[in-house]
Amino acid sequence: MTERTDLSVPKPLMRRRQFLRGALGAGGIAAAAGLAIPGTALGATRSAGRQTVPGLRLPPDRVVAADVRREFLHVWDGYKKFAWGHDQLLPLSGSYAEFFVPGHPIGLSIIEALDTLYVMELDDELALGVNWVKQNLDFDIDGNFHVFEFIIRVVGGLLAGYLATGDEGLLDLAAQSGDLVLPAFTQSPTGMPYQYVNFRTGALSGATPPIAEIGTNILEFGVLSRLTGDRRYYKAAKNAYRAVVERRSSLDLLASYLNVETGQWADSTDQAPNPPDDSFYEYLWGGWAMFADADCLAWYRMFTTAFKKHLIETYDGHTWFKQVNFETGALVGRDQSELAAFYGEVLAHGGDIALGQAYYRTWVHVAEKYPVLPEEIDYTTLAALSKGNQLRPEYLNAAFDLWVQLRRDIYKTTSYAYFQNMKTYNRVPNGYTIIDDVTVRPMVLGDLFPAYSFAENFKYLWLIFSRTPRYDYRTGYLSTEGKILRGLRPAR
Ligand code: DMJ
Repeated sequence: MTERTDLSVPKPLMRRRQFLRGALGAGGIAAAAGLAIPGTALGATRSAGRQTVPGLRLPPDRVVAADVRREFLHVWDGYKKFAWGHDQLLPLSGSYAEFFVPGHPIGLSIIEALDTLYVMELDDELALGVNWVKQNLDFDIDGNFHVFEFIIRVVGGLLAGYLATGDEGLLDLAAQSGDLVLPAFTQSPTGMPYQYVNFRTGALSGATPPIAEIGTNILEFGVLSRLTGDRRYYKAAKNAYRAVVERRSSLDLLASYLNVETGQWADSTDQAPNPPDDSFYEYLWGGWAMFADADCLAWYRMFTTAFKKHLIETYDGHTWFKQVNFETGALVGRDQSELAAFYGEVLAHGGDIALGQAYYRTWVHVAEKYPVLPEEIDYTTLAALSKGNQLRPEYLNAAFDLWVQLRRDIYKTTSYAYFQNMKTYNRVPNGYTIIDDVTVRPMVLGDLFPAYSFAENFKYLWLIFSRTPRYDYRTGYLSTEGKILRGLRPAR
């Protein structure tokens, strides 16, 4: 670990911790403990942009915010009625499905929603959720848990719940959760994590994860280390990162899948910032922004330089990331996943503001053709290669972060337009649902409200339009799953 890494809670805060918890809740501690964000563009320029979506009248912020909260409650009520305590709501059939292990619910939607409920000031619902988690969460399950998904959703969700409420029970559960997945890292010969852990037996499996799964844990593990004083989590995350970076090609590019036992690449294509690479790069910036980790910053800069040289291109007037062979730079494909849409905000955080704005505009262009974004397109034709829509948050994620950084109207108007289309196409009587085919009319509906939408879609919209006093827009930092890991402020 680099000397500059900062996992500490500032000393005066340590001394005042007990008092503050009682008086303010830990949200106050979280806000106060937030370090200045080194080298970021977060000091928002307040220049008012004039770009808007043609033909769209943006109602006053408070009107949009009230509508966002109403729509969140529409689906939350559906979850409470048909799926309470289960992982995910099936709104069409009025039923539920589990996410990690069939037949073994862990109330995933509740865990994902905790800090959203807090910032939306839905305190009775939050109390209901916290009570459910503390009384029912039980990980003694004979089943394989997906390590990456567990870290970003459950460890991150419990940490954000703790930061929102100051409830020590949630921090204890977060630490227990971290301990369950830590062996995936520490028992791997390379330090890169296995994909699955059986929580009852401890058996590890899945030896060839993609790099996003290997690298997307430094924020959750770093905050866990910071709050518990136990540095093992951060150390494991950092070792895994280093093991991947050491395997870069002479072009400073990475392929997508690594064997964690042999250390060998299992493929040869750099697909950044598309899956399955995406948040590997997002968390390099996060390691710097949250913990002042200079290695993470250097690695982020190195890969961004390589992206500009080998991946990023202008095609038909828009900015895209092509897929290339990581050793030769030869073209492999020109597909773009909707999951890559968040990346404009990462580029802007890293100082490439014009590039970040351009990549966001690319997705506004796609959204002009598809009011509900398909999962994947061929960017030479804009044809949908994968026609479903999984109610994903990436477009709104980029809009939120760019709005915080740049305060331009375009991020509000495009978010509002996106929200209106969600209401038109994804809304059903018991909530919101995924779509199986967005290219036909009427669109073909699927039957699922993904738990991440409780953590992300409505939260980004709410934070843009509500200006809630419960979030510090200057120091706040969200994980890839939309968990607020810094910047929660105490309830007034
Ligand atoms: C979420 O779990 C997170 O946003 C993750 O980073 C990517 N996939 C989903 C949403 O699409």
